[in-house]
Amino acid sequence: MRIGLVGKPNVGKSTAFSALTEIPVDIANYPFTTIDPNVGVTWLPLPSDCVCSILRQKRESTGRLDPIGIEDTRRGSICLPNSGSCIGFRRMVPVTLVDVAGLVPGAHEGRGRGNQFLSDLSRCDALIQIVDVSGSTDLEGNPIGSGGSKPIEEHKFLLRELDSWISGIIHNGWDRASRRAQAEGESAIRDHLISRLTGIGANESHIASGLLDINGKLPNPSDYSNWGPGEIMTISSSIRKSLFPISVIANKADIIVEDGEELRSEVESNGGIVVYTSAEAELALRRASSSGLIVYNPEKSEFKLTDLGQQKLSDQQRLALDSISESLSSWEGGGLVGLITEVVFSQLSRIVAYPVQDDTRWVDGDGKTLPDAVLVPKGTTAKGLAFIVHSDLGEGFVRAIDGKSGMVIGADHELKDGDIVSIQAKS
Ligand SMILES: Nc1nc2c(ncn2[C@@H]2O[C@H](COP(=O)(O)OP(=O)(O)OP(=O)(O)O)[C@@H](O)[C@H]2O)c(=O)[nH]1
Ligand SMILES: [Mg+2]
Repeated sequence: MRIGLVGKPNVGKSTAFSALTEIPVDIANYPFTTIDPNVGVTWLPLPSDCVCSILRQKRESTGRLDPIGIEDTRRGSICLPNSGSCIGFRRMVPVTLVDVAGLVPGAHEGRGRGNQFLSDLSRCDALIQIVDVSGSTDLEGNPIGSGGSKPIEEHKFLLRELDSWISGIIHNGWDRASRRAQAEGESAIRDHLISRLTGIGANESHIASGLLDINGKLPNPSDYSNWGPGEIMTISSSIRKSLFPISVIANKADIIVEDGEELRSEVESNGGIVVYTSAEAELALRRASSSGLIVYNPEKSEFKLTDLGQQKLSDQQRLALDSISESLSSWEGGGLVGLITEVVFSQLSRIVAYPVQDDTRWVDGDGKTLPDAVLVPKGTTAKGLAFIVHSDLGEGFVRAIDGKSGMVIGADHELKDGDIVSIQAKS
């Protein structure tokens, strides 16, 4: 799972990245602070309890495990995650974030970081646009008091750049593809689109939903030989919608807020989500948390002072942290983590599967309990999961066993959220 943080320069992309990943990166009030992309991992809590809670129940009911004691620092969790953590059955899973250089108008023609910017986004499952909802920077990211740009303009310009970039890629070789389509029909167009766009992460389903989306938008959608730049832009835009679903962080909401209603209705009409926040405020709380001064729950914008915090922070510093958390909780949607959670589990419909080797004890080959929690698209089959775990496991797939029921499941069996799966494969 990979999500790109995009937008014009100087809006707070790197501030959001740093707040989410706790990786220190360059942040400054001028355009193009970031040139080469920053890549890092953020941890999201799964919406439902880790299945180690079921294992715990079973063991407690057969007397093999004592009830959760007050001294249990893991508050009942008994899994051993290979990455991330699980405390109180709250399992954290990794999502990779890419913080790219700012996008300026004309990027698809090479302005700013140009096409390099766009290829940095290539393998992203979704994009989150950071918008300066305070309007304190112009479209090129220069600081200019208030009213520098309208949030809706920032959003539309990003969409235009992405569409123009995709359109440029499709344009190359279009004439030959449209001539082939006269004899072979739509399949020639599909082949062309796939071969041109796999490099930026498109698969057959993105192309199919793009082609479906243009019906009704073009008077004669299959009259490919008469397609000009306008029609190619229309299909580019339709493919972009499924290839790069876009949600928005309305950032710098701590300064004055420009009217964002038009932005909200535009983003929501395309299946996206808008959350208002201040990445800078979230970063301040994250930093206090990683210095051990507070225990911070980013989804609720709540924090508690630690013993160290009680000792070290002055009254003034405590008041500042209180006021930051108060303003963060005044915006709905759970801030940066709330938005990413919504993008992953609602917009991208990801479910979680727990691959194990032993279907009764739910352990891997080394005896580790439920070591992996893998995010997969809804509709993923048992064999699909095998390929996600390892290509050898997918190629040698023989059957799988559902760890909860003990039943054998076939290659085409669709997984449900929370399934525990033991895959048997030829080596
Ligand atoms: N008031 C306010 N300032 C913010 C907020 N988030 C970021 N900033 C400031 O905005 C400026 C730009 O932040 P960056 O994170 O470097 O922005 P960027 O989008 O990564 O910029 P480029 O890498 O140049 O494209 C910095 O001065 C930040 O401190 C916020 O929520 N509120
Ligand atoms: Mg940056």
